Amino acid sequence: MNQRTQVAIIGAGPSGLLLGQLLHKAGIDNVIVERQSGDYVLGRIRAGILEQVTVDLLREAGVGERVGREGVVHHSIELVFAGTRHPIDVHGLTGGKVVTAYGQTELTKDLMEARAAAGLQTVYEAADVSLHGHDGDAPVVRYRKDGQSRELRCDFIAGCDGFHGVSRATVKDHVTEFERVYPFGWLGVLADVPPVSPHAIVYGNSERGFSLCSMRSMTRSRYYVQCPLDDKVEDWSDQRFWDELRRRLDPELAQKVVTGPSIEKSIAPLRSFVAEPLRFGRLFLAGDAGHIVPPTGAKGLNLAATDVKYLSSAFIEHYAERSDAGIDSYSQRCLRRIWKAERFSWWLTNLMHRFPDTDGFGQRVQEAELDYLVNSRAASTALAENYVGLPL
Ligand code: FAS
Ligand code: PHB
Repeated sequence: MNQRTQVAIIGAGPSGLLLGQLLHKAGIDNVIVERQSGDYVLGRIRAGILEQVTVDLLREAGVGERVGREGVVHHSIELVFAGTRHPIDVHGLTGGKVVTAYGQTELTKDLMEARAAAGLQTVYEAADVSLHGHDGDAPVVRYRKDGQSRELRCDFIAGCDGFHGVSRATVKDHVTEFERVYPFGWLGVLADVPPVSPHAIVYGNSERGFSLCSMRSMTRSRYYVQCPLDDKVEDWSDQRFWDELRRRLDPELAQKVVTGPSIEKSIAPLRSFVAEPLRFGRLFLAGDAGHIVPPTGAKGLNLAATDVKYLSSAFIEHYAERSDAGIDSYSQRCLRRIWKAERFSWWLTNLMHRFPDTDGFGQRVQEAELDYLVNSRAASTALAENYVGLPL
């Protein structure tokens, strides 16, 4: 069965769904081809902190109502080290900017519902997706659905299929890769307990390693501890997790932690990764398909959103103004922002984690940088303005 659309989107994660919504709003026809089922996509527990730019984009896409109502605005973050908590007044240091706690799962649900309500086509459980003709002017996406081979002819292909997707793999011989793999992972727990710090995300650096106290709502918390790469989730009972988290916090906060059964528990590896360029003829990479950041800086989902902003604007300009200026500058515009987020995420990861090969000198330097950071307005401002997201 052959079909035609203007933009074929590979992947129904946040990047693909947000792009589809922004294009639809601009009257540009698009079809999403997704390898998994919708429930599987919704079942992945991932990001939780949105920059204002991302919240504004959700509003522009017509899905800003629930995040406006249920998202929890944070004016500050806290750094815990040497047994003491230090607030960073992000709001004050950035002239009033904030971040919003709102789970990626909820954002994905809002985008899925809006897409279905608009009657837009998403092909779930598409098998053997392959991309063709993107170096010419008539790209084609081929896939199998219910055992039948299908073709989707289009003007452009948006590769929104994540780090393990087919899009970057299709152009791997034309990609330069930049990568750092970190010698530890994050063990994350989701639990229906009230957050230990409802209005500040708490980042800890103790001699036992990194910890993070975050939230999804006033009744659902998200916690992480740094763990060895070879740890298995089954090595970590809930009790072991709660005990370890408490050991990594200051005494006052530790005794405030409300524990409960985990509803999700997983270990994620950490990596920094960038593919250059992000455009290959009529194929464009956006989101995790083009870059990965360690989650320390809460940038992954937000970077995906700004890639999509640039890409949707480029397609709108192509169709509405017959100009390819946005298409031609897409890769370079994204990469300037991506590399600043990569630097920040790499820097904060090095500052807040214990690396197995750090010697005495390295440890003292890390302690000095933390001391400088919380006692210097200039240093705290630099942290705050990167944390809320640099201007588009
Ligand atoms: P996604 O990977 O979310 O979506 C890609 C979609 O493409 C998926 O639905 C996939 O099934 C589909 N796909 C893959 N191959 C395909 C193919 N061949 N054909 C069709 N479809 C295909 N970011 C943060 O900011 N904070 C966090 O705490 C955080 N935690 C994370 C934890 C984990 C374990 C992971 C993996 C990522 C985390 N991230 C975090 C980053 C994450 O939120 C991403 O930035 C975000 O999901 C990016 O969205 P997409 O670019 O849509 O990619
Ligand atoms: C989360 O809530 O999942 C979260 C918060 C802050 C981070 C990373 C993840 O830096």
